[in-house]
Amino acid sequence: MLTDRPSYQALQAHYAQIGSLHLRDLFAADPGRGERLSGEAAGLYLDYSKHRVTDETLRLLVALAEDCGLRGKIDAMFRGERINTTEDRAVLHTALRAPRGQSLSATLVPESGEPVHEVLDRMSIFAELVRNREWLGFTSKPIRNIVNIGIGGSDLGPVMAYEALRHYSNRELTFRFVSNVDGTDFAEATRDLHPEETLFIVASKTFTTLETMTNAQSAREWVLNSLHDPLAISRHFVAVSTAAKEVAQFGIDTDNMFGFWDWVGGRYSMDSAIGLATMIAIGPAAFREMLAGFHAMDEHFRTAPFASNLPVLMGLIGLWYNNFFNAQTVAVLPYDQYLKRFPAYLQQLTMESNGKRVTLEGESITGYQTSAIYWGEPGTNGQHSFYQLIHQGTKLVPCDFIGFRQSLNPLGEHHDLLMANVFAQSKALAFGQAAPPGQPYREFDGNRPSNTILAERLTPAILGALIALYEHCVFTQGAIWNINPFDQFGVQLGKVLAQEILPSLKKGSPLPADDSSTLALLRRYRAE
Ligand code: G6Q
Repeated sequence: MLTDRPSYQALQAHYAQIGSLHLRDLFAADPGRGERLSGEAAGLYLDYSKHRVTDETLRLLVALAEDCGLRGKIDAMFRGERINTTEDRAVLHTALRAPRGQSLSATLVPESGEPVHEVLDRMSIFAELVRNREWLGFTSKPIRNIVNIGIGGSDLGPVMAYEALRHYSNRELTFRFVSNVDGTDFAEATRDLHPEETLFIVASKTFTTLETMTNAQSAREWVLNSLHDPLAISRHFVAVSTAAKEVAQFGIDTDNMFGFWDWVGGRYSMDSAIGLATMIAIGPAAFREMLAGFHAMDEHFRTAPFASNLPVLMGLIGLWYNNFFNAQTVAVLPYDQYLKRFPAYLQQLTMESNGKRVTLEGESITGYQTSAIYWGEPGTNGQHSFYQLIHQGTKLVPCDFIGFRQSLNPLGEHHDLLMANVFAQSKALAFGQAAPPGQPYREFDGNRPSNTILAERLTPAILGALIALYEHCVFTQGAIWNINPFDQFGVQLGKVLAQEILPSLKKGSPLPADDSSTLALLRRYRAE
């Protein structure tokens, strides 16, 4: 167990010594701290000086990573070993963004015969056809609306990347994302669109997910109600999937299918064909720039010594609060409106990956915590709501501030005002502010830690680097917690449970021998 390792116990002893040190004192003792505890990679600058760590803390954390075999685990992932042991799969999202010729995937997928760059090339041709109005609908009108139907990993990446890179998107096309099985999602997304000009991308790794299949079926009816000919389907539907048979069964021409592979996990799939909507929006060249940004961070993670490896440092420092200070959450605070869906994306990446309670050896974890709860909102909006708790509440909430030197929409003084807030917030959190006598409610005690991630501007490459930074931070933590970040049995449970209960919603059907709460709810729903 992790807690039995001397390197872990050394951190426990160290925490007892320095846990209550104040950031004010750490900064006062070391005037160069702000510069010294910072690093740069793939266009991202990380300031990690406002953390409750000393040089010794960092040394002990790196020693823990080494002791837990992080180096070997990183190498095993990049080599394509089957590190997703519970599903017996390799984990090779890094191969999706490796430059042409360097991609391991060519050797990994002989049975599909279509390695990464071949799919990217086919996606590029298709994306250009749509972007150039050359992909015509059934009535020969060019496609103007693209609706991505998918959920979880087949939705969050595409929608986040579309919003993040909207600045670079083709403004003549309309993009919508339908995920929820709640019919409202589909109805509102299509209400002002015309089927003749609409293309659906059905994005599903398995092509069996209830929500996606239900929405895809409704999309099919929506198209056929207007175009009245099943031949229209091939002009208005494409599929992104690993499951050719299921795609064909649904009625989508497999010529209009873009494949990927079982070694791409859903939440790590936005660089695969799952990114088709992103590619149509920003164009193949910008999509490849995004992949290059991911790759630059992959290379940094793979090769940099741990003490200057940004994802490793972020992972270790996060673990320091999670496991020793008992911090429950991490707030992700992007100061960029384009990143409004980034916290939601990160929630899946972090919590679906590391929300586990069993070790790789199958033992129940006792004595230490795994994933923190991730949450957040763009600044400055969050400042006018939940920041109160971060500044003055009783909980310790480590924060990640994300900002850019240049705005993509320079407008008067807006950007300076925005960034003044980033710097002011992290400063106030770290150093606090004394209260006027007799007014303790005005006191800010400080010592509240944060990362600040700064980049030049939000480009496709920077977005790629930022996502890869968090992906590898998650990997680092999973390696130390000795869990499998690449399975998701909790998600699969949900997929099965609803199917079991569905037949009992019909009035008059037999009620299952269920618990009294479920039974009462079922009776009420059936109005019996
Ligand atoms: C991601 C999860 C999950 C998955 C969705 C959609 O890592 O496995 O979020 O992406 O359940 O699955 P399909 O792509 O198979 O429809």
